[in-house]
Amino acid sequence: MSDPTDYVPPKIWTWNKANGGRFANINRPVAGATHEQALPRGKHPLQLYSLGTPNGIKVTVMLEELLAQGHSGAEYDAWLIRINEGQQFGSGFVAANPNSKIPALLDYSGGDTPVRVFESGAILLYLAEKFGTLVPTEPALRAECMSWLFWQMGSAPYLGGGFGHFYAYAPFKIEYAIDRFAMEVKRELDVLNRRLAESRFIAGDDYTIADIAIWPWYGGMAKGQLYEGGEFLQVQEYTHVIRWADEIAKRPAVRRGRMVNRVMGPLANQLHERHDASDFDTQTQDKLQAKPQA
Ligand SMILES: N[C@@H](CCC(=O)N[C@@H](CS)C(=O)NCC(=O)O)C(=O)O
Repeated sequence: MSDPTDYVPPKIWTWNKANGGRFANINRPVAGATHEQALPRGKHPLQLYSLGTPNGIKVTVMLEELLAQGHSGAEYDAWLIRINEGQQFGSGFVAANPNSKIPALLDYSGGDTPVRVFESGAILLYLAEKFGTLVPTEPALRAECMSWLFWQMGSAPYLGGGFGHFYAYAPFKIEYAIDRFAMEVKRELDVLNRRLAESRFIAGDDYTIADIAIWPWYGGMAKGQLYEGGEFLQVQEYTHVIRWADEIAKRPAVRRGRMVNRVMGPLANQLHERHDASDFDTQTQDKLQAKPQA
């Protein structure tokens, strides 16, 4: 790969597999399955195929919030998709999400031909409408909630794919790229900070799917938990975002949801698969690894 300042794009782009960036081994310029691999199916109508990244956490938090509200129909099986091993390119996963990215949801509550839902924002909205909660029904409030939900879906790629990629994952540091995305992420944090200076939650007085969508990305960034970029972006300036992020982090459903499909951090916080509410007490990695091998 050439020095960034020497690079002149060729007439036709070609795929250079060895570009060196983190995750380069899973990036491809084509869609579709690379191998046959059926998805497992558990006992509940809702089957989630995911990983405990900010996009994955949105859905497990939502499902745990629904269960906490008493919606027993939201019981779910959460299966781990290891994206660093290319499991998102298995035929079963691609049938659930042709875009090959976690999270993907299959809803079998109507029978053996499931409803497939992909894109975390679409999954949040699907579940909110299915259970009639966490999204306002009054038109003005609903519009506000939808606006912030879609804001998140459009904005987070600047945070993850832009700032996070060039600050933490690219094979070398490119000042132009880091400047561009640092500026945009700080602007986004300021957008949220101003909103949260006037409102307890993102869409108003009530906690909604807009909070659930935004919290794992911008709450995580404001708390300095993403890309080790907190000091660089001086995130402590966003005091209203931090106040909001701290309030959400205390919710029991959020604490549970962020453990599901998690493969990093303390073993006691990693619940690789979730099939039952009791799994939080018995199936975390610290407990599984402490069990004597058969
Ligand atoms: N817009 C999508 C983004 C999903 C996404 O980027 N997922 C990442 C993990 S956080 C992924 O599966 N990456 C695998 C890949 O790019 O091959 C959503 O919100 O669901």
